[in-house]
Amino acid sequence: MTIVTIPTQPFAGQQPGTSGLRKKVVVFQQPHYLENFVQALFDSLEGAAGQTLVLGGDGRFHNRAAVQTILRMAAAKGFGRVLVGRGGILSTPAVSCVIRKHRAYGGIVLSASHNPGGPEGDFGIKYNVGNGGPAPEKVTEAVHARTKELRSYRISDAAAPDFDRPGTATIEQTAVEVIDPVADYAALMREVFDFDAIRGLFARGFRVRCDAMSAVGGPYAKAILEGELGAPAGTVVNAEPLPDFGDLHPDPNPVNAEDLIAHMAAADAPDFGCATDGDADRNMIVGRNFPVAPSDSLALLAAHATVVPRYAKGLAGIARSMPTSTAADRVAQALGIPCFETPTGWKFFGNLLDAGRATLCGEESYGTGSDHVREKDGLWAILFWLNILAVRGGSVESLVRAHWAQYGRNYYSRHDYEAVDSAAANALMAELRAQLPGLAGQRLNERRVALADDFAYTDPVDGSTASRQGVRVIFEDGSRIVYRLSGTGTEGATLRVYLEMYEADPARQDVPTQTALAPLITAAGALARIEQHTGRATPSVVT
Ligand code: G16
Repeated sequence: MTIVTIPTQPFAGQQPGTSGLRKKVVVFQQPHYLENFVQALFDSLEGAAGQTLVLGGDGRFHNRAAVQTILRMAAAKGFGRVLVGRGGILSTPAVSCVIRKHRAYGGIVLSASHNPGGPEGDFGIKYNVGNGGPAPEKVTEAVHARTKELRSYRISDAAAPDFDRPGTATIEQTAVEVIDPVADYAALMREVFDFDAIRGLFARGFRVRCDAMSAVGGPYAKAILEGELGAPAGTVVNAEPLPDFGDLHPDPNPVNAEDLIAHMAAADAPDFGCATDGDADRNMIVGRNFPVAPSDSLALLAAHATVVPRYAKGLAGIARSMPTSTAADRVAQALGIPCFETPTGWKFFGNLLDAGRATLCGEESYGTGSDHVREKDGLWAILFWLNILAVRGGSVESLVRAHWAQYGRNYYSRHDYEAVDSAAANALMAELRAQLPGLAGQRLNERRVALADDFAYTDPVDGSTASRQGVRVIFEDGSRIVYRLSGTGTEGATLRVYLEMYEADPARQDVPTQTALAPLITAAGALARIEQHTGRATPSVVT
């Protein structure tokens, strides 16, 4: 067994986006493509020799081939130990948990998250640092810079050890330890939540439908909900991770999880519906015929957090991404704690969590999490809701309506224009940015603009900055329109338009969301000239 040096050429475009490098599977299947990126990553890690690396993915097509390659390259890099999930499986929150628990140097997650899988679908790779969270921008930028100059990579010529059975093998000087993907994560959930209370809920006949969307959340949800908490067998559906996700689109929102929405609208609907995404870091919560907006979910979890043992003493602060609604800000204000507004991307929460300034974090894109790990966490959010319901009683809908009655309702929607021509999308954003200086004070469809800017962020912990993070137009009544281009798509550009309007009066909190937001939707289309730029009269996905 020797470590060999393979000559290679740089690939253009190996730039990590909002969450790692995501490309079509066929792009990753090109000879040397994955190897180049992994070598660029390894070259950017100082002091990794002899340390522990965590490795796993969401089981999508190409996962196993990538695990084999990375094990052989980790051996060449000289890692002391690689902890790999059995079968190459680890959810994103589980990777974060394992890194922290075993004090690993870092971890590699093989996932394109909620993007479709299979040979025609997407693949992805992201790196998490020693705190368990996504690599900060200074790391991802260094990796990208290195990809542009790479001329060779190093790999063991030995076959990768079997990772389908528990045990430890050696490749070169590196120990490869195959771990149970669920055990450490399940132990952490036991510490965070009141499992007895949730068991009591199930013992009282509370019915749950948890849709794992044939992705990696299945084994975790089955082990914890059915195995530990006493939910009946069959509570978790689509529970087996499949390389093509069974042709489902593992993006838990009312559009892609329409089967769950239909079950929750049926006459004999369960009490509680939930879904997780490709790598199980996202969640959707649905009551009987009542989908919960992710921004509302964050606010509600914050308002009830003290029923959960881990948060019994209260929260240090809340953090939300800029496009996420301001519902959580109202709870933070009532609790007398800070609410931080960060750019889109979980990596921006890391410093706030590490510094103990934020306890709960959330995003409009169906992501919620806390300081228990450094990733968003789908099953954690589901257990949080169950813990609240077990202690407070009532239904999902009654909890949300009581929340709105107390804090007001932030009507919220996101309109996505997917696979738009990139040049057209960039032109639209450039035109919007050019209008910003003159917008304040203008009326747009009955509302007066109070502030219009391109969101910039200075991290309050380390002073690092991020600019051009989305155009926001804020009106005098607090309503907002936000425009951004997605950083996770793999085809052309995706324009995201985020719409928010506040309604304090409970008598007016039951209007259909798109109706309530109609004037803002019209204003958003006109201001950005969306149809003229993109050729699209309507969005491709509305959530
Ligand atoms: C990732 C990031 C999230 C972000 C989401 C959408 O989630 O971790 O912070 O909100 O993408 O990003 P964008 O609007 O740029 O497409 P995931 O679940 O895809 O890893």
